[in-house]
Amino acid sequence: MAAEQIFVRSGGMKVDSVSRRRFVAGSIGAGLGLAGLGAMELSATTSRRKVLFDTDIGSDIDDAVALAYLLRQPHCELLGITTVTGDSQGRAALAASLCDLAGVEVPIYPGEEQPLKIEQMQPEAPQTRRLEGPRREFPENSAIEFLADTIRANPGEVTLLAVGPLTNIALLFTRYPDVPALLDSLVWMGGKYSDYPTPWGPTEWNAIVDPDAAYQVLSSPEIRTTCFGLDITWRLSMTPAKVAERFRGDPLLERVLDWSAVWFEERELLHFHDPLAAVSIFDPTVATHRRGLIDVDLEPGDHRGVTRFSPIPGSDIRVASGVDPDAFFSAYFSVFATRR
Ligand SMILES: [Ca+2]
Repeated sequence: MAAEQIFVRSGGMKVDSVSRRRFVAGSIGAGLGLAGLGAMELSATTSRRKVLFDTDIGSDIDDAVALAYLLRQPHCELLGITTVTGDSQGRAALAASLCDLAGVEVPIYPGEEQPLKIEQMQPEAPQTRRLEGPRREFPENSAIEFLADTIRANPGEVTLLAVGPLTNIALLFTRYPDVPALLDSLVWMGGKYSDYPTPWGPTEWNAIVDPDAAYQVLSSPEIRTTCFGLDITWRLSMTPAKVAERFRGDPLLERVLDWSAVWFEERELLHFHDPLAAVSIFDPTVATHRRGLIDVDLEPGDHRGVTRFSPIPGSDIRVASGVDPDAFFSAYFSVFATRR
């Protein structure tokens, strides 16, 4: 999610008017999906999960909230971070700031800045204003190769956690078609899959910033995919006063608290969109899910990027259908030494 979503208006769209429906062909009925997802749902209570984190950190504050969690989660082996959308170097610097503070060496690669086909809607990373001192330079034009190399080196073990527009992931799957089948799973915060009221009608930022990427990625039938839509993540919010209270006591959260000042210049709440996707990898019980197919509208206009969900038993694609806020916040803060 990002601040710019406020400029997107849905204006009473009707699903029936979507003229170019593109149904995603999940591997319906493949026994592999059910068996595999069952293994995934076992969680990583006894071992470390290998995670690649693809993020647009620097716009909405929730990416940093999610990264702080990953860095503190003892069952997370963070193999690398790639950034996406405008100022990918600045976003990499933000990610590095948290990693350095945590004392964790994580490869960080700035990724694609431009959406696949449409104009850039997220050119800047406002939270970079809070960075101090000289910035490290990060390798250019190698994020996609880094992702491919890392997934190939860990076949069947990597959870690819994407919490921004799916540009990097679409390019990864297109450029290296062997890679999707080598993933353990893909987890994405993006889209909207029910009529739960949110301020922008059926739209969600990560999907509309690069709808062609969302379509391509969600069309990959061989991937076990879990999507956390805005209709679920919107239910997890915190006021600035509560954030100031809960984010004290851990250096990582205190740095995120500092950056959140930029976010709260324009917003009244912090929503835990991306953190829900991150926490669910390690504590799947915080959310419930439905299996089915995802339809991404690619027609130019107000509907472009709108996602729709059709329930299909046995599909490898799941969308979150409910969340337990108390369980989520308990799981999220459990990894920090925060003051209550
Ligand atoms: Ca994000």
